Amino acid sequence: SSNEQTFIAIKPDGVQRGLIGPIISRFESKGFRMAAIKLSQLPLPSPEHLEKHYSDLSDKPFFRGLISYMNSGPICAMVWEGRDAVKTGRTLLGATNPRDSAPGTIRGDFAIDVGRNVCHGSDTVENAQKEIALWFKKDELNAWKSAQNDWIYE
Ligand code: YYY
Ligand code: MG
Repeated sequence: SSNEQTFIAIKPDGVQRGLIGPIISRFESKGFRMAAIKLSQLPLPSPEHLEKHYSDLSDKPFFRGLISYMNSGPICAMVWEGRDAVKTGRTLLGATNPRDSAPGTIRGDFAIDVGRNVCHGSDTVENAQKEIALWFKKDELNAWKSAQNDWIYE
């Protein structure tokens, strides 16, 4: 549906490198609507919160490093909305390892190392809903209709 939501987070390296604006621009100019945004602050993120966010990866050898990297500074957490927002959001991000991400994608254009890949995006609609619930309270989500809606959707 055109109300599908995905969770997008600019990781600490992306925030430190001044990429909040450029990354938001990719989603905005694509035609998606921003439904929520915040810069994390204590108690978010905390190692416990990030371990929940990445709970499916807890067996991986890179898990501890991933948690300490994600906990190394503010994260810009967002919800973006629009038709196929989850799948298209992943396309805008590019492959997990920036070595394999095509030019024109966020990771392809802004990152080199898989452990510093600047941006997170939900991989399924189900995980998007879980991640949105983990990072945002219901009243932080903003339902609005873009004035451009009928110029974006047929
Ligand atoms: O969803 P995505 O972020 O593209 O990849 P995941 O397989 O969920 O891994 C999450 C996160 O972990 C990835 O963005 C970078 C990091 N990571 C890593 O540091 N080394 C790997 N070999 C694989 C993933
Ligand atoms: Mg993932």
